[in-house]
Amino acid sequence: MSSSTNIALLGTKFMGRAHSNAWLNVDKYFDLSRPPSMHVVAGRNPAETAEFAQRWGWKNHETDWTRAVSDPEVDLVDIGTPNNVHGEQAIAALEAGKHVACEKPLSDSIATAEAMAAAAAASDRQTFVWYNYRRVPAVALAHRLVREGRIGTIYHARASYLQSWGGPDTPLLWRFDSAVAGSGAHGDLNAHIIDAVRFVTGEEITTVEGAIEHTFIHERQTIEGGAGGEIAGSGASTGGSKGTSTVDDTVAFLSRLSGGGIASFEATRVATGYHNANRFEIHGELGALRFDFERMNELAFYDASDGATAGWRTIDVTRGGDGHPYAAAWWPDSHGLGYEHSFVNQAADILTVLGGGDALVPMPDFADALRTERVLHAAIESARRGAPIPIDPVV
Ligand code: SOE
Repeated sequence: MSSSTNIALLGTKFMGRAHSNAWLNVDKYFDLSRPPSMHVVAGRNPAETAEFAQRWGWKNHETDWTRAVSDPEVDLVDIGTPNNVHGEQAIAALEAGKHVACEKPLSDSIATAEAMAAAAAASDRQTFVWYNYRRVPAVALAHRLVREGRIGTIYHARASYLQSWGGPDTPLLWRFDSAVAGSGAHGDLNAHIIDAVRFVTGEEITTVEGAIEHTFIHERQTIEGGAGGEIAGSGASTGGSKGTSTVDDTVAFLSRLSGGGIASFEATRVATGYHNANRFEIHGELGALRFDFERMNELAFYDASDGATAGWRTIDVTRGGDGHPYAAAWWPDSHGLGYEHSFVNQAADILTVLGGGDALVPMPDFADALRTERVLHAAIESARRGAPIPIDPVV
């Protein structure tokens, strides 16, 4: 076995860039026993994929993803493609004896997510899911504070993911086609905050008590040459015709936590005024936590034992000397990190696990991500049936 980890990346759009940046930079900042080798990238368009490979330093490029997956040199297949091909690609990779890292959500359907988890369980390979926000240092610190008992019994978790790029001027991207995406803001954004609440609290969501699934914008401009994947503004040229959006613009739901608390979730891509406001608040008997990705290097903490001096503290989570997660790998105190660093941190943990070590914070594999998929599915069922939906505790 070579000392490096040969990677095959599937996908050359937004996540292709975020993952390429992570593989390109991770061993500059982290000491790794099995550093990455950017072996091959697969994309749909020959010219675009060749240019992408050259720009990002991929040694080889392909337009047939099955050849990348079956390449005997490849150790890890990294899936950054649209949701409806995650299952086929991940299962093919596992059957080819590869480790697999897959973008969120695990799949466009609960049935395929179940099949992916079953295939992972039947293999001896490692699986990983890019719930990258776990590796934002402030979120990882929140996880640690709950583990240390600083919050106590959890009464409330309140999470929202508010974007506004999905307004009426956004064309009919694949993210608005249920046959490709599975759902809209729900699988795209509620997936992240369900994972975050599970990760930070260490608890599971046991029942969805009630939910709303709503589409505000039913008709969108089509894109010449087929629905692109990028968020509006990527230069996709729109055609004259209109097509029907078949996904939600927002889903909100109420749920119960396994520790007895109540959790609420709201995802939307039409929250005018917010651009990437991935937020949670956790309220416990002993304290509380508050995070907003739009101020991603900060974590607000309230310690109820402070008595007369109790108040919300804003922790600058950039201090490696104080043991802030991942901070020591990067810059001096208060220099700040960005969105892309969460992917580099995750790439470091993936490579550490493949090298026989432990991730700094729990890493979601397919079995773990299936729990999030089951919550996503239960919320839609609850919205459509108008009834509470219990979630299968057994995974
Ligand atoms: C679009 O809503 C999107 O790119 C999500 O798909 C990502 O997972 C999130 O990190 C940023 O917003």
